[in-house]
Order: sequence, then C-alpha cells, then structure tokens
Amino acid sequence: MNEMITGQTRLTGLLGSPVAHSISPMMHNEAFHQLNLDFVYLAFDVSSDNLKKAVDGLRAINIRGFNVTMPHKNEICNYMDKLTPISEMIGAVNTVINDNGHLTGHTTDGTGYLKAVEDAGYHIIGKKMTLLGAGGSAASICAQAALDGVAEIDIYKRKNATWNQTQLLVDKINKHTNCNVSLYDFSDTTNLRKSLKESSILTNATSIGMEPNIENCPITDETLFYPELIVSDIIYHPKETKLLKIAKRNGCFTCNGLYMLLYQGAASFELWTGQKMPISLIKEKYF
Ligand code: SKM
Repeated sequence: MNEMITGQTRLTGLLGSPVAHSISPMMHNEAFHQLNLDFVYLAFDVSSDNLKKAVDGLRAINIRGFNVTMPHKNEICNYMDKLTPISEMIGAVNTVINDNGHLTGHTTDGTGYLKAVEDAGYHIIGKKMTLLGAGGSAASICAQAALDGVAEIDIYKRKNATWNQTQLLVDKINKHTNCNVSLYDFSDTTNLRKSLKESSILTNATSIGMEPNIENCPITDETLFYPELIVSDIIYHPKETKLLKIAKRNGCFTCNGLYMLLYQGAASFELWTGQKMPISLIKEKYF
C-alpha cells in the first residue's frame, strides 16, 4: 500500500458485483507504491440498480478513473461521454478515464487476453478459436483477436434475449476485419465438437465455474477435448477451474485468467497515470 494518503491522492477503483475476490486493488496499489505515485485503488461492490448513481458520484468527486467488472460492462456504456472505437463496436467497457468530468470508456480485456496467451507461449494468430460466452469480456476478446489476425472464431452462447444483439456484433466484426466469426447455440454439441476439432484454442469467457460455483463447468463431455488443444479460462478465482482440470486430464494445454487480469490492468494503469506498470515486479509478487 501507499505510505500515506494525502490531500492530493487521486482515486481509482473497481465497480462490479462481486468484487471482494479481486486482485486488482493489490496489483494497482503495489504499482502506485513502486512508482511513487500519489494514487489509490479501491474496490466497490455496486448493484445494477445503483450503477448510475455510483458513476454520477465518482464523476462529482473527480475520480481519476476506474475499472468495471461483471455484471456492468455493457450497462456502463450508457453513462460515458465518449467510447473508444472498439468499445463503441462491442458495446462494452472495462476501463474508464475521467478528464475533469469527461468520462471515456475503453476496453483492455481483449489486449490483456491476447498478451496473456502470447506470454504463456501459445501462438493463435492465423488459427481458429472457439469462444464460450458473449458478454463484455467475450466481446472484447473476440474483437481484439479478429483485429490481431485470428483467422476464425466460433462463438457459443445460450439462445436467449441477447442472441440478436450478439449476431449484430458478429456481423460488425466480420465487416471490419478479415476474421470469419460465426455464432452458435451453446446446446449444439454436435457443432461444438466440430468447432473444437478445428480450433487451436478454446476460450471460456463466461463466469461458469467461478467462486463460489466451482463445481460448475461449461463443457462436461470429456470426449470433446483432445490433446494439445489450448484451453483457457478468463476466470482467476479459483486459479484452476473445473474446466481447466478436465482439460488437463485430457492432455490439453491450459491457461487461467491471472495473466489476462495482469495485462488488462497494466493497460488501465497506463491510461490513468501515463506510466508503465512495473509488470515483472507485480507478476513476481502476486501472480
Ligand atoms: O476487466 C477486468 C476488470 O478490469 C478487473 C477485474 C477484477 O479485478 O477482477 C476483472 C475483469 O473484469
């Protein structure tokens, strides 16, 4: 933690629910401390009903910026003055920067995820991805992967009220990138088997398997996994989800959500402070 809170300490933080498990406060406060920056980062558990009030209050007290986590990554867009082109395209924000009352929404999840996969030594550019989920993090990963040159992405989601909205997102990404993105129903296991056979990476971008529901798993049919498929989860609490356990047991390579958290956080940190997060040091201490 910072040695001292002063009269000029700038506030940053996290809005979401739940947030008590988050490593972001440790990561950011340690980085502020290391760089001798007079900033502090706090986590705020905010319900959907209170999101607008929270944003109004944070703007009024001139917060420097904040992260947004589930379930607010889409809703928060309504309270921004400006969105970056990628946030505009996907309708999701995980990082807000406040310039004297003017709020700009960014998304750093996609770049964070791709950096984490690269850091783990996996190469997915030019290859195919199977992506589970279509929420804010999934949309950010999908758009960034398409922009970075992943060749094909098959998205699986439940056929619910947001299906048409996701199809519109898929159309936009197909229009603006060279990637071939398709949307499938989560219950279509025949097609899922085909997608996985053709993919080099499976990405779970749903919250299925996150604490406290650690017995839940988005894919339970073990015959769908094959050795050397990269199975990645954006969840970092627990570090090893049931999905990753099953994948490991079936000879897959695995990657949890910790490094994605680190790299998306490093990008947020730079937006708020203009300085690079001391990544190696933070990695050593908390990851
Ligand atoms: O997008 C990130 C968010 O910025 C921070 C976070 C956390 O602290 O758990 C998780 C992700 O949603």
